[in-house]
Amino acid sequence: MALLNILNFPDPRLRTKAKQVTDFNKKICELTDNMFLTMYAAPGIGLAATQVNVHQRIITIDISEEKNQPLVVINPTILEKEGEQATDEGCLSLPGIYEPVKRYDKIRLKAQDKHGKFYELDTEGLLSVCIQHEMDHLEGKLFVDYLSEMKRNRIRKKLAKALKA
Ligand code: GNR
Ligand code: NI
Repeated sequence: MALLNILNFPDPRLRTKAKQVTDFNKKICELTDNMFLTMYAAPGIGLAATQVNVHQRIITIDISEEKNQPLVVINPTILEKEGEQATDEGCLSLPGIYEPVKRYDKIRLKAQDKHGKFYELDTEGLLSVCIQHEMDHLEGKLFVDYLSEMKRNRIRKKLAKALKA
């Protein structure tokens, strides 16, 4: 097992669109293990492969308090969506930045596990928000893209300053 390096905004590699996983091999299992290790260590409730510079449609999530409910989400698609909610979001690629983002409240998700087995999941609340946040990463999109240009620039400066210190 190995800790992976997390890319920070505005790294252009975070803008890469991830590819579908077609070959469910040992490497995918190793990657998800390392993603969980990295995500728990950060600590974060979700991690997209994009953030560790692997451009495949792979997400790890665990929103449980005890960190004992790991969820692997590969090749996700949203089948149904309902409602709207605004939640303060954070991102491991933008440390220390928290801003409200509007998302669907409930989603019905179709995805594959690390063995390639298909499953469906009805989610709402934080899990739903987290899945939508991670799916954006796979498209090269970040939560600050929903904010105004002015706010995004302010955040860019704040992060650059924090990095220098
Ligand atoms: O750890 C994380 N917390 C979080 C809080 C609210 C909405 C989304 C998230 S995901 C984030 C980890 C991360 O950056 N995943 O890409
Ligand atoms: Ni994120």
